[in-house]
Amino acid sequence: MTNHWVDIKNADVILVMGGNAAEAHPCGFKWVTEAKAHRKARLIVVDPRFTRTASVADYYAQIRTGSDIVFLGGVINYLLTNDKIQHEYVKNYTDMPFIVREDFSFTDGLYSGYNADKRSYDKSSWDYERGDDGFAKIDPTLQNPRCVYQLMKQHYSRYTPEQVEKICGTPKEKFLKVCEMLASTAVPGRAGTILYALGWTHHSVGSQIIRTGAMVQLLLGNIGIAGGGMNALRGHSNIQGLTDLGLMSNLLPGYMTLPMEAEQDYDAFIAKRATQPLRPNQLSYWRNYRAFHVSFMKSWWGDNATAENNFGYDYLPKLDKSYDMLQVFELMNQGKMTGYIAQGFNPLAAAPNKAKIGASLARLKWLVIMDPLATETSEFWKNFGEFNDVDPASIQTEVFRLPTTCFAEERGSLVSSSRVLQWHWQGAVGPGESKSDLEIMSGLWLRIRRAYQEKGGKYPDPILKMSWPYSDPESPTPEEIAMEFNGKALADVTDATDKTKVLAKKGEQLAGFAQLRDDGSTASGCWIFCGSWTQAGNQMGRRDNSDPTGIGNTLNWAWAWPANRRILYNRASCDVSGKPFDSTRKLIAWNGTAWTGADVPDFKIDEPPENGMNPFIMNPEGVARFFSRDGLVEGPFPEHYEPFETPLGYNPLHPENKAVVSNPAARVFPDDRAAFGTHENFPHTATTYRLTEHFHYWTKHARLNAIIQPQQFVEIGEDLAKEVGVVAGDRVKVSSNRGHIIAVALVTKRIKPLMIEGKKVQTVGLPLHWGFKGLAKPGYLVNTLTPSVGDGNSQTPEFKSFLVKVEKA
Ligand SMILES: Nc1nc2c(c(=O)[nH]1)N[C@H]1C(S)=C(S)[C@@H](COP(=O)(O)OP(=O)(O)OC[C@H]3O[C@@H](n4cnc5c(=O)[nH]c(N)nc54)[C@H](O)[C@@H]3O)O[C@H]1N2
Ligand SMILES: Nc1nc2c(c(=O)[nH]1)N[C@H]1C(S)=C(S)[C@@H](COP(=O)(O)OP(=O)(O)OC[C@H]3O[C@@H](n4cnc5c(=O)[nH]c(N)nc54)[C@H](O)[C@@H]3O)O[C@H]1N2
Ligand SMILES: [Mo]
Repeated sequence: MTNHWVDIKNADVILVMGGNAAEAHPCGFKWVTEAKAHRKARLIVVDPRFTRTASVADYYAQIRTGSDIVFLGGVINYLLTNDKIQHEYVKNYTDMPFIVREDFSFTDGLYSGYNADKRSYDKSSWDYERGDDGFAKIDPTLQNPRCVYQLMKQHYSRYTPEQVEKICGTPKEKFLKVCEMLASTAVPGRAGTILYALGWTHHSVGSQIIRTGAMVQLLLGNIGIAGGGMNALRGHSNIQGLTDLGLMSNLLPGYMTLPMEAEQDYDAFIAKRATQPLRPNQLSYWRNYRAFHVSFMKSWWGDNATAENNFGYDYLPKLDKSYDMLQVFELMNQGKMTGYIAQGFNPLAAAPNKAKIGASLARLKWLVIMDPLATETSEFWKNFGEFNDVDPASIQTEVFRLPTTCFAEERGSLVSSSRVLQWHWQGAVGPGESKSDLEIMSGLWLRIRRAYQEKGGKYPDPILKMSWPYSDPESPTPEEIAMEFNGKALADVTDATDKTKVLAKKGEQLAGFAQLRDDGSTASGCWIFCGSWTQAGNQMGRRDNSDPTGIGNTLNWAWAWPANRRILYNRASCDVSGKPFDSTRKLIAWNGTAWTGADVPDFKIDEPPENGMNPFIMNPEGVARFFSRDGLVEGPFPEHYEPFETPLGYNPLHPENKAVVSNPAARVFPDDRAAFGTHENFPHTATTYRLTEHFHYWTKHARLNAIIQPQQFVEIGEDLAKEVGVVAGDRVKVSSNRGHIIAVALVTKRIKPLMIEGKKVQTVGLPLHWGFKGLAKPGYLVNTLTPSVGDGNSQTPEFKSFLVKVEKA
């Protein structure tokens, strides 16, 4: 979230789109209720189904799955043509005046630089023109036909209300009503927030849908203000912590990236990431990359990380490609992997195309499962009749189950969607032989190191040189790990300009990431967490909920990254002179000598507004981008592409161009492409989702949850039920090109057929919680049906839009 849960209460308009917060985030949703009760906030829900969130909304609009870019592109078009934008904000704080290179173009669904064989772009033309001073050129009058404003206006002029109706199935009047409500927040005195989750991410264009939402918020001046923001409601209790700590295959802690194979030279690796300002007086905070990165390597390799060996840069793996979940199962399926550790992960249930996952697991020599429960994955080799119809005799994979404790049986920190790191204490002792993940992982690591010590190996240095400074090496404490993530001074750290001023003495915990140095004198396992455990102690354990301004920031409750800032880009809540746009929702203000207020400012507290430093300090331009110059793989402006399994078979925006039916820059493995179905054979559009009563595939192991939501069902609208001849309670067979499931039909008024390009499209709703293990009635894994293709940037699977056929069973 750019903002945080409590801040939702400050919104005047709340758009829930691509999520179902009342169902999946019921505790956080109370802040929507607060906003409605105390501010008369208006809640808008845009979803293919009339959801629990929709049931308490002021306005609901139905949309076809996978068509959100058309809807949001339509909103952009509406805001631009009706001049419903926050002028002062966009002119000063976004890239609207920036001039784009001559050789950038967009023709029939493709941007300049496309290579059809590689299915990827050469992005060099997606950039600003540069002046002789090296800075990006701008036209503050916004008249230049190649400025971002003009290009964007032209791009979205095709996204008319008529097109929205034809492609999304949302009636024009409903769409325009949503536009009007959102547009009401373009004035400085009103704030609007967007809450989203998987209804946006689980698409082959998921990242671009989110970008389009962010563009709407920028036009309205809704980023960086109280009650505004782009708010990703995250999933597992610590999934925010997972990405913060770089547990994606291409990431390092603090959103740094692993080097690619070609990046053998450390200085070049840093130079590429430590971007220099593109406009005068801008901060471009990533220019400190070397300090963050060196400190990170010092934390991993300690005294073995020296200036002479580039602090251990050679020890870091260099990637030949991304090793996301889809890639890993593809490699496994090709027999290129022999072993796999699934820690708190149930891929047979959770990953797309179950048949492929099962076949891949069967090609392994060994599989380790670290989990408190007996998951489907740990018994993928066993026959469970129609639910897992395999022949155990043909599967040779050796499976090891290592029982773990779960979060309530441990102490440590969790990071919420709000970026708040909150310490929690152990509530119970784990049963039986269970051990904590920390203890199991440490045990594995020590034994791997011993094997390298005793038997050698190809390149043992990264393992043998790693520092392991814990009091009990077999079981480091959560406190030790947390202190390591924060980081400490390895020598006295002095002020950058006044070297006589000591900021942190050797051995002390650091106070914040501004103290990190690139000379090896500091260590920090995760630079954005620096400040969470200082000399003053564990900041995450703080429990003072005082809120002097009433805005809800509670700066002394736990600790938020970065720097305990609760609302990112909060400088944008003030005009150029430092005066808040909205005096009733003040976050910070310039008082003549300093930035003060209810939040931690985005930059130095005494940085005067006259210096012209802009709010978006991580971008080298200092402003937010409508034109994503080095961002996403599909292009700098989001464009609609159909889901890989499309009910139409063509892209209505480019009906003649077969190359752009679906995302032209998405990676598709040949066997996965062969497994796609077509609308001729599978006429219905399906989507998968959650229910409050269950958490994924684990609460079906808990008796109370199994009682309140005992049996698998499929939601279909009354119209479709009539079409296929079933009534509520009948069993239906739902098939895709990858398999079928059979479940009870729940016939509902909450899903209606949509008219798309003159054709009736039915939506089928598939709750995802069932499987063949646990106490609930056994059911089919819903991912039997889903296709294996991911978002072009994140590789998050397209779970939310694919084709099926519904029949009476
Ligand atoms: N009770 C409970 N809570 C949970 C979880 C759980 O399993 N149980 N899981 C947690 C996890 S890990 C996560 S990631 C979050 C997920 O939180 P959410 O994303 O809110 O959950 P979902 O139910 O998967 O999907 C949300 C909505 O997206 C809609 N949708 C589908 N396709 C589209 C589309 O193309 N456009 C639009 N606009 N909407 C679409 C669906 O109809 C559904 O209502 O929930 C978390 N909270
Ligand atoms: N079709 C479809 N598929 C989906 C989705 C969808 O919307 N549609 N949603 C996707 C999303 S957003 C998610 S997050 C995934 C979820 O996919 P998974 O994460 O694989 O699903 P969970 O059932 O949450 O599995 C987590 C496991 O962690 C175990 N566990 C709990 N606490 C601990 C612990 O402290 N240590 C260890 N080692 N294990 C622990 C639980 O017992 C459980 O078995 O599913 C994805 N799959
Ligand atoms: Mo999730």
